[in-house]
Amino acid sequence: MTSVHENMMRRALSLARKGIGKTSPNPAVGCVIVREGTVVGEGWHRKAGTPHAEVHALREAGPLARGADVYVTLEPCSHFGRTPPCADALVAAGVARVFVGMVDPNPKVCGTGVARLEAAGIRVITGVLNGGCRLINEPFAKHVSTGLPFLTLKSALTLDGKTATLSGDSRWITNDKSRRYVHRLRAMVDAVMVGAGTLLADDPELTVRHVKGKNPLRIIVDSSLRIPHQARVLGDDLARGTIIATTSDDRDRIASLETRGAQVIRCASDKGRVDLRDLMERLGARGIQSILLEGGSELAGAALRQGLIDKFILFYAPLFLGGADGIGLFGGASVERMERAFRLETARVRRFGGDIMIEAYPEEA
Ligand code: AOF
Ligand code: ZN
Repeated sequence: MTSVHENMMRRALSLARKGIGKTSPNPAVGCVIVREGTVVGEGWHRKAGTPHAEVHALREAGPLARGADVYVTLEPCSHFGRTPPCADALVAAGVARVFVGMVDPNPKVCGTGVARLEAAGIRVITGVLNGGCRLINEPFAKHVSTGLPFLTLKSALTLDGKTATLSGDSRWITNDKSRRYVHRLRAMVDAVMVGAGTLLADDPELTVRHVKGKNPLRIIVDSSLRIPHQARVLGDDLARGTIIATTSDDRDRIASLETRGAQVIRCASDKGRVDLRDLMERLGARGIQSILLEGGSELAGAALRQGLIDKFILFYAPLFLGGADGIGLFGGASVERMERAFRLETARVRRFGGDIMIEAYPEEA
């Protein structure tokens, strides 16, 4: 049985979802104000630096907010950031109860919003639809508490675990339903990332095409600046949103990439390769909250072994390559013993036609 409160929180969650991919580095938040069973105000956060979800909902409710119930997917804030505290606005409006989906992982808030409301005599009920509320703000939670972006590895594989044939052919493994969903995933993240090998092999655009949505930034990990000038990601429309991470200090190459409009980030070197941890710190510091890692295998293997991957979204298509060769999900050396394997927790399994999508997280140590 789902309660009235869960239904209202569900409505707040669907409002919050409208903001996914647009609010970074801030969270996606939804808010519903209910008086005697009727929704009198609704709001969602649209963009960092603009009014919070609660403010939009309070404006819509006006004087009807007095004595009303508020459903908000994230704990109301208590601090002066770019906007004044929502907890104070809720107190001033005279609301009766506040239902909260999740406590704000932002160290500047983290429970103080709830405390402020309670101190003013407002009843606060936390944890309503907690799982759903946390799911939409996984990237925010990671970034606001560690400064690092939330990294999701996405891959398309054959049932025998290959991402390409020996010759590098990978078009296409999965069906068009799966591929359309990948474009939706791209629209939800701040950036898509690939290694130089994948760029040279596939010359991808890394844009959102099969669905409506904004294009993410494109990050190319290219230690020795192998990217060719005619690469699609350096085209007139795309170069401005392309970031090239390198250890190279070839000033002429860097200057010519910058002239095209691309940004070049020089990173620390890890045995001649871009130090991925250093890169993640630099990207997080630029406010990049979420990244979809789309390959190739060398980059995915290095990120896995360094413990940088937060989530896996794997699409398995019903076909085999049928031999021992071909390219696997991860490059580099595997663990030697089963007890050292990278264990996962499966969160969700979904079908796209004949393809199977698995969402998983690294198992907590
Ligand atoms: C949002 N939108 O709907 C809620 C947020 O700099 P400020 O003032 O916008 O504050 C941002 C922080 O406020 C954010 O990190 C989060 O902790 C809290 N709540 N933020 O952008 C919202 N409710
Ligand atoms: Zn707020």
